[in-house]
Amino acid sequence: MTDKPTLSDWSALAAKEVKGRDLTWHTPEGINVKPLYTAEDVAGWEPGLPGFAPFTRGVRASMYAGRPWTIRQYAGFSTAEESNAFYRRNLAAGQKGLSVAFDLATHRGYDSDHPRVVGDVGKAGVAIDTIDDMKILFDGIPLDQMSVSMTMNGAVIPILAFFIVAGEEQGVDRKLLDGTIQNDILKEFMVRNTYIYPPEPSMRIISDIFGYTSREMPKFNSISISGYHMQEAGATQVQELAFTIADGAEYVRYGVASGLDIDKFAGRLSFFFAIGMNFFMEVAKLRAARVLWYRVMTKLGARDERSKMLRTHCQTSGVSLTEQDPYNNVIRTTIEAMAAMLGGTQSLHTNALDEAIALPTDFSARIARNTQIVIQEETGMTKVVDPLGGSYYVEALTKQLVDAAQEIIDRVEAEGGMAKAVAAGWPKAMIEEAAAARQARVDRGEDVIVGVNKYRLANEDLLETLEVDNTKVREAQIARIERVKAGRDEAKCQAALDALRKGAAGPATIENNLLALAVECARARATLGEISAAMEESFDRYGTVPTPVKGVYAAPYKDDSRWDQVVNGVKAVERRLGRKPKLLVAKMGQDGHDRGANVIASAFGDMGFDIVSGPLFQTPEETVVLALESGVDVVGASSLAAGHKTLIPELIQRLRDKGRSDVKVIAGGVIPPQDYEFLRNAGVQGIYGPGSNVVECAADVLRLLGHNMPP
Ligand code: SCD
Repeated sequence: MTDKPTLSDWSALAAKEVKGRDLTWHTPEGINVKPLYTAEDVAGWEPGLPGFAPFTRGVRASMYAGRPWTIRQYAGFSTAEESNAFYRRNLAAGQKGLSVAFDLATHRGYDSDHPRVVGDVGKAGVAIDTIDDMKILFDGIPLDQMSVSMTMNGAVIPILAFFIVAGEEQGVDRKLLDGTIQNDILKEFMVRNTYIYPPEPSMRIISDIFGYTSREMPKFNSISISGYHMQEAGATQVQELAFTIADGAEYVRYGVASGLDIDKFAGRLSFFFAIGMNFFMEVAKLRAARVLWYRVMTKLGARDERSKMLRTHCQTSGVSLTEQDPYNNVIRTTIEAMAAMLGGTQSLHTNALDEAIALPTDFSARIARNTQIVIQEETGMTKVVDPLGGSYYVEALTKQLVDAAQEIIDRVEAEGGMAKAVAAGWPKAMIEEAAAARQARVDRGEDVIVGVNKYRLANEDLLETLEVDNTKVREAQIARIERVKAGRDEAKCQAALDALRKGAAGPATIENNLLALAVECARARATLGEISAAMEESFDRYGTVPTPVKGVYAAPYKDDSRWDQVVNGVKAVERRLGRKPKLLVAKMGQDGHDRGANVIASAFGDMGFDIVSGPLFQTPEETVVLALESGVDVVGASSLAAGHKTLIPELIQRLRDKGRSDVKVIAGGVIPPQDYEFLRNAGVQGIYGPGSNVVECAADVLRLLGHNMPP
């Protein structure tokens, strides 16, 4: 008998096979993944059993063997009628829970008749202005039987009030309402940007919701503490994990400071993570999240085990999907869905294959939903609890992620918690640096994206996408707002709004609970815009100007000849103009997705352009004023929420009206190829969809500025 091979025997053999090449994978989160894991890597690590603290292997003892996760597809567009019909079709086809996507006007607390939201109504979600819209949205869907998630953070008070009153008017006691409200404002200030009020009153709103729901709605999850949007904005998994858990700790502290007993509300806090393409890292991330939350909550004084149990929703990654060769997205989403379930999620959304360019059609929504149904019903994967438990790699990675995230959490805590860290701005900067670094790796082909920077198709077939006639939706909404206002008892409505105004101006007491006061407003038929404005009088509206990170995009391009050509091109234009060529990166409408805009601003800045980073939420008129005041040569409009066909043509027209058609307008973001011709006819001189190489975009801009750029 020969001796059993040892680890050093394996090392020697592997080194011989690869001729000494280092096989360590240095991941963007700074974790060094080795090519082999053994029992040595997990010595001393004890994952425990599912259903028991610290819940590494899952929050339920029986997990999916007892009950599979909830298939919960996030959807909403156009009017309440259209979205309701879409929900009903999906439920009939096997979806288990609802998840409402609101349009950006609603998110930002504006009624559909507000002049700032002309391009946004009904576009990236459903338009909700009044309780009547909310009732139509759930028509024929019994709210005591269906769990409903609502992704709302800014206008969370009126939306939750409408939901409660819609239940009431269906005959459902609010004690029976089951669902989740996102209500996570810290990550809005960090990455998602659909805030309305400044941080301090926004945190009061959250405590008020914790207070109200813990007293009145025992089945309702009062928050969905979200890392999803951080990963979408470019965060590494460690950053996503750490900042999300730290956000959770901060909310708990605010809840306790507002006088609540931790165990009265903590059991109804829930989480939300993104699941990207790094399969095992994502599995380990969910396991690590549960361990970290258990630790944090024990430290914060929770006694009930349910308060320390991290229950989560997951969504497959939107940014991992591509406009090019879009059927690859089905494959990506399937892999990500498997990571989510193997990580032990409670609820899951799988993205549709056309996610990178538009809202899902019935066709693409069916494939997305069936991805989950097939995993649940055909594969047998649900029969065993935590089937990857005990994998040396997964357990070791879980431990490494716990340790790496804990370091960041400790830094946040040492600096006084997440609200302070967000105000200081370093988490956002950290995420933006990770985003710029990722973009550079993709543009340089170091991170492969099949069909984009490798194996690209010579010709792409056009996908049929869903188009919302935004003008029609807006007109229908305005007509309904008018009907509701005409039919209400005006004095009663104004009295309810006055009480809310006073409550917002006063201290955060039970009598001044903003949600309770808003429920009265909803009953009296006040609109979402009126309820938001009543609070805005005391709270004010919040705004920021982006500050792009410097040097991160450029770093890997040292000694790159194409980069040098572009940088020299910028210098040549600079010599000709007597100043640097100037680009305004503009965000118009209520679309706060700013990862693309920030990456472009950083990268173009690094190439030598003079950058003006426009504030979020601008009208075309305000953008023209800023462009002309700053004397820019080019306006780059970044659009990710389908407002491009309304807002960009208006911008160009306004430039023409001012006699400044010499200012070039280019567009980037989520723009379906079907719209390219429309935009070109409107005067757009360059269009850069998802998957565009930023260095080549800059080369194009130099051509627009008259520089003879080689191909
Ligand atoms: C579960 N149950 C079990 C069981 N598993 N009972 C016995 N045995 C088992 N094995 C019970 C649970 O205890 C619970 O009952 C009930 O079944 C439902 O299970 P759940 O696990 O609580 O699942 P669910 O109701 O779906 O809730 C999941 C979350 C919830 C807790 C995570 O918060 C949620 O649904 N979140 C969804 C969030 C969301 O959809 N967000 C979309 C974001 P009890 O309740 O009685 O205990 C979209 C977004 O932001 C997109 C990007 C963007 O817009 O920018």
